[in-house]
Amino acid sequence: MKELNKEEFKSEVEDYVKVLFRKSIKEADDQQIFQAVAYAVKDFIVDQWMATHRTYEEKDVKTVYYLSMEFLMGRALGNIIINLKGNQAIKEAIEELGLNLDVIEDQEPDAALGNGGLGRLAACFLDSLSTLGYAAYGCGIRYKYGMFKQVIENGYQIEKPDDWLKYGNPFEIKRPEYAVEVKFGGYVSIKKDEETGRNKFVQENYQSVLAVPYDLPVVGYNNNVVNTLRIWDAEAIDTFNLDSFDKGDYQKAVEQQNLARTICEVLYPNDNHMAGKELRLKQQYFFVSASVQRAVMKYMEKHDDIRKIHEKVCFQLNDTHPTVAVAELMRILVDEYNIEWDEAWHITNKTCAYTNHTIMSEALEKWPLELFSRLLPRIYQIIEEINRRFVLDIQRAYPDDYGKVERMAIIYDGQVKMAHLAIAAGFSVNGVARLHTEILKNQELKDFYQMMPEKFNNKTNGITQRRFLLHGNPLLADFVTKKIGDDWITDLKHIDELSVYTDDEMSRKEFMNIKYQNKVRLAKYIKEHNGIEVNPRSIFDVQVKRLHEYKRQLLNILHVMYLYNELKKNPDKEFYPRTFIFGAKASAGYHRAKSIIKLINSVADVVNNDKSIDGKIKVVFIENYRVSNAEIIFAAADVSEQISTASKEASGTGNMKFMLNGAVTLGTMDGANVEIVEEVGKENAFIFGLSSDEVIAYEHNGQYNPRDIYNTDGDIRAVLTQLVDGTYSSNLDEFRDIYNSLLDGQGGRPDMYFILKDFRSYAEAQERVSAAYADTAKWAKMAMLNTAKCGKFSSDRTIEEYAQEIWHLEKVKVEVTT
Ligand code: 26Y
Repeated sequence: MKELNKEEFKSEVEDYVKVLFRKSIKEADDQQIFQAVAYAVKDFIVDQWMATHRTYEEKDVKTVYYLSMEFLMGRALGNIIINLKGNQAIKEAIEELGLNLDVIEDQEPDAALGNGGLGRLAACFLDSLSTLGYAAYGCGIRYKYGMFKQVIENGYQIEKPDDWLKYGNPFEIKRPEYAVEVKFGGYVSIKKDEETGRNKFVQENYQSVLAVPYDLPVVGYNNNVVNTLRIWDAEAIDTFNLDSFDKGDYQKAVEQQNLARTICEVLYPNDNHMAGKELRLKQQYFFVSASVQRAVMKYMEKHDDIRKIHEKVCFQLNDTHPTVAVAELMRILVDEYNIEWDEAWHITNKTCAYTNHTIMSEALEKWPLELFSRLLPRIYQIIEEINRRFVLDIQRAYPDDYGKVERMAIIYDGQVKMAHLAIAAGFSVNGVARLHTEILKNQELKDFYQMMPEKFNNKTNGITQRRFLLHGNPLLADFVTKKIGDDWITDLKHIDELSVYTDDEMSRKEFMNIKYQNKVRLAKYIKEHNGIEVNPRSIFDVQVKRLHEYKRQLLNILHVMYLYNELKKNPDKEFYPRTFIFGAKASAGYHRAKSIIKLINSVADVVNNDKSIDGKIKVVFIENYRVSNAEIIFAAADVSEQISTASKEASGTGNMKFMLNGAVTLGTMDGANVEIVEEVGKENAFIFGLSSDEVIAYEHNGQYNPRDIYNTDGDIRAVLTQLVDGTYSSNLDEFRDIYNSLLDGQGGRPDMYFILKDFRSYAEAQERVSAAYADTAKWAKMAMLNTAKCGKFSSDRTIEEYAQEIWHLEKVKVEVTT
């Protein structure tokens, strides 16, 4: 590992401030200092970046291309510094320049090129791929505007554009030499190929854009490996010149320019919800076509037989969003390399693998034929042929069961079903937690599992301990290292060695004192950002994640309303003070989700300002929840709310970040919670609610009636009534829709999220939490055990499994010689 030289680094920062801004360090503002420091850090890693790619070429290693519409990277600077183990040297250098590293890190905008879980998982995976020394590219889109900034005004969410590139991105390198053309629209005609004498399909009268890549470094931990996140931007193909006027192509030139301008403009802020927008399909094909074309070109630079591409290349599809990749690869093989269909199909099968992240039906991608065939005429033809052959396979396997075709065809009911295409075309289909994979095999994708059981496998998600402990919680990281050494940084299994210290009173006290310090840090953040005073001695009970009905933030806030009623009824009741902390963005068009945000803020207003409860309950909604403030929030949590309706949360990854930071899970037996409880022991978590089997049974038999609960449970009835009687809003209709959804559900189906059904069991679990927290020694032990037992949930473990079982990659050692 190359050493970082403090003096060199200092003079680089001074030079950059000078050449970039014509200023001295004293004159430059914080943003300019950040830019200068970032450039100096980039200079330092560029040798490793080059050495990494040289090594990959020399060894001719297999490469995974992680295709994803989303990479929720967060800030880069702090993370790169810790992965370089340059913390001390850079911190000192910066202090000697009279600057403060924390302030500088705070200047960097989050790279928020993602919505939530799926996008953040991609970011953790890149960190692990580099740290483990596997050759990988992340391939995505360079959205001009990332995830919107959330501002709360009068309790309502307002969306503001996230202009993250305003000051430029010091870490990116534009690579115009690798630009490729991507074609949309037009029609397909058949031409005779002069060379082969065969028919050839050619797209004509299309519009095209130039896909231009920008590379971002992904630095491994202390190992010289720097992989690349390649994000594509669209530029107009240069037809807007005098020529096009002459040819009467003026109209088309303008259209192409508009197309280039719009494609990468903005990230769709929908999480787990398909909107069916044409521009979204354009985004998908745009970055997939560019990535696949480049991967094939790169492969062919060093090899002569395209038929063996699967030996060196694997495309991992992050959900169905990049699934057009299978058709794009077929197009390249058949149309450009003149490979016969059957052989092309086998090559494609061996090159593509698909990860499923959700069973929510509204998140399944289905595109109308009309739109699909108009936008991607050649790709559509290819998918039709894939479908024709796949339907024959289904009929051969199940000659007497017409229902199979209906349920499994790729094209059906006027729609292209992307999940069916991904499963038919790839060699691997994986779920993201054991329970989720079982539900896929036995329920959602049962027919596919029956026909192709060998494709199905589980890869339980993980998170990177380097960002979420080493960077986000330095106090706890130092404590762990002091106790057990620093092996946990690259092998989280070692953190189990902390277990023995849970019986040592001094260690427990130290651990809880660190938690307290982190709570003070978060309290300060809340004071600065919300103007709310919170007590760091209270229980910090936290639910941070995207807002979605299935995640049941509503259950949480209804319970707060109930607790508040209880306190009002019995002011002298013993009650351990609690701070309920929420953070969540709602998709801009998701009305009920926005209404739940408003409810949380309205309850906060009433409860926080009621002197009679003596500050025993505080409710805080943290504005603009994102990766950078998440790091501070996880570190400060006592209770981790993971309360999704069982069967609905595929895995969850926030649950793992809380666990790592010593928060105790309060949750349902859903997603990876099941495996968390398995690791830490059910006595060290608070579990409640319906099981996924029970939920699924209710879904089938329709025997759930929330009105029965409303009629028989006075406390629940009181809380519901307060939604519409003016307690929390003078506008009696403000929360009417929420009220109705709880009692009448939607479209004749009772509340699909079983909120009232699980309410009592949740409230009881919350009482157990309070009782446990009151026993300080017991709580400290539980909390510490959560940290100790989280070894399984490192994304390093997950990536090892992908690398060994799906991608078949070999590890690389990189030597820097300069
Ligand atoms: C627009 C539409 C097609 C769509 C957009 C985003 C559909 C889904 C998504 C995002 C899904 C997502 O984030 N899923 C989450 O993936 C995490 C990583 O695997 C899981 O931990 C989490 O349970 C799951 O909800």
